[in-house]
Amino acid sequence: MRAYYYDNLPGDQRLPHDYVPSRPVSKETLDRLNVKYWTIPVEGYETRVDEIAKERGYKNRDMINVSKEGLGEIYEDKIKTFFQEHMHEDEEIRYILSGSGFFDVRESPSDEWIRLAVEPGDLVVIPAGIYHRFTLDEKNQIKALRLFQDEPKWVPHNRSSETDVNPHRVEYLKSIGVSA
Ligand code: KMT
Ligand code: NI
Repeated sequence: MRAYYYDNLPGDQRLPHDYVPSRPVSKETLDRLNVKYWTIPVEGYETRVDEIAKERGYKNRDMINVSKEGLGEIYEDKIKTFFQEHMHEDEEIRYILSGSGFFDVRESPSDEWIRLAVEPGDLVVIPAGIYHRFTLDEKNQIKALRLFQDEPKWVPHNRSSETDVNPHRVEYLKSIGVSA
């Protein structure tokens, strides 16, 4: 998984939006933001993914195929919703099986976008309370395993003055040592 600052230039969300020269984001920065990731070869991924799921209490899972074929008539809608800046009250856990795409996460306190370019074998945990969004890249297809904790409460809450005071948002900022 490559991580770099998003250039914020207007234009197609599916393009890399890498600065020239690129501004890579270190593992330390992702650690500080509590964004976790593992690389697990897709061939025989079940054993290691099951292990992590057990350790972290991810009891349920399903598969999502984000593509025109996979989503059918809700495709355009979903693409728009995924790219609206939002947070969840639970972790968003994704293991990429095929295809690729970008998760953008907000760094605090800078409020800069960090782009995570995900590909097969990447397991990403986006913490509860962090602002983020997702887009396909130019290949227009990603298939991922979605893992959930006991009671999934990961409905998207679009960023607003209300989410700024959501207890999970406040707790997240506190956990990374940033004051709201
Ligand atoms: C989400 O909730 O944003 C998604 O599931 C995106 C597609 S999974 C790589
Ligand atoms: Ni989300």
